[in-house]
Amino acid sequence: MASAPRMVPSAVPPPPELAEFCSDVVLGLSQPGQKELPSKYLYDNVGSALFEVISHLPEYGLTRADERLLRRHADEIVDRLTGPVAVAELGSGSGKKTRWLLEAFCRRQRTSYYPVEISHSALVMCERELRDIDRISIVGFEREYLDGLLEVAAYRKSGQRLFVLFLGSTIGNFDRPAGVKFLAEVRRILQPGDGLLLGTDLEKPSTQLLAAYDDELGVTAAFNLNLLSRVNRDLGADFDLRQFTHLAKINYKARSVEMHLQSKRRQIVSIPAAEIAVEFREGETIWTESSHKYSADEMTETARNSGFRCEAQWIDEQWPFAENLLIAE
Ligand code: AVJ
Repeated sequence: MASAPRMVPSAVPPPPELAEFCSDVVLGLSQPGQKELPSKYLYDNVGSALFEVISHLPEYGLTRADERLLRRHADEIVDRLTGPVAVAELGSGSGKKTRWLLEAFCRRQRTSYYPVEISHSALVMCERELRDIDRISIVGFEREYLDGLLEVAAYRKSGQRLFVLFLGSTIGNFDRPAGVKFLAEVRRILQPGDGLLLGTDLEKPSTQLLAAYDDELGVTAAFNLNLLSRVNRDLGADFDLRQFTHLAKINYKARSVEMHLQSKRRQIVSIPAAEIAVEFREGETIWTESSHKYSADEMTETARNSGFRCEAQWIDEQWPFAENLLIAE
């Protein structure tokens, strides 16, 4: 029997965003002191594909821990949200690990799944990966998280609960105060009783963290450097990628791992679309990403500070990682 027609993710096109990229680059590279570029720009098509490779590296156990937990505890997690539920995912990536939750929901009832993802190719892959699940309907949003979630909330049918997935410790890209602020913004879009499944990578020895963010194959280095090729491509800049090196370092105070791109020598890079030229000193860095690491205990308070309560937690012992089930108060 032919299956019912489905909306493909690309049916909801992205808003124009080049102007924003340009102003973010100007802001990040022309300020005095530490230069920086927002980590969300790491995830173009090439960047998303490289992250997918990172998730298979032996040094980077994060994604596999996340998936182990979701696979092992899918029924338990799903049973905590009774009644009709629509599932939204912020940053779905390939969608592979989400399968276990969606299959558990769909065994119970017909389920709508709304992936929100800024990478077009990741969104297309995600739809392809999950479309075979029985009784699922998928509508993707090529959007920033909160813009996408607002649209998903507008699709909510009465009596339906929203279950938001924010997996893979993506929250870790925010510093702690910004993370709480982000969760509070998610909370404002939700209604009491709605759920948020939050994946958080837990603290671990620094040698293990440094290996995870500076793998010996150099995939993470390529992932990081790709940001410069994106500035070249989209804004006509002339970054010489061979004149920068990938750097991973621990920020003990912030409890995070930082990725930087370090200039090998003094150099000047011009960025025509931004009408600026940027000077780099030898050894100067561009800070491109932070991955904050958490203790299992701090989630109770993080949830409370953002309008949720932490109702349950599942922890992977092999690679310390937690799935936290937050319920909107
Ligand atoms: C996808 C944001 C969770 O911070 O561990 C992997 C991205 N950066 N290696 C992370 C990443 C370098 C990843 N997150």
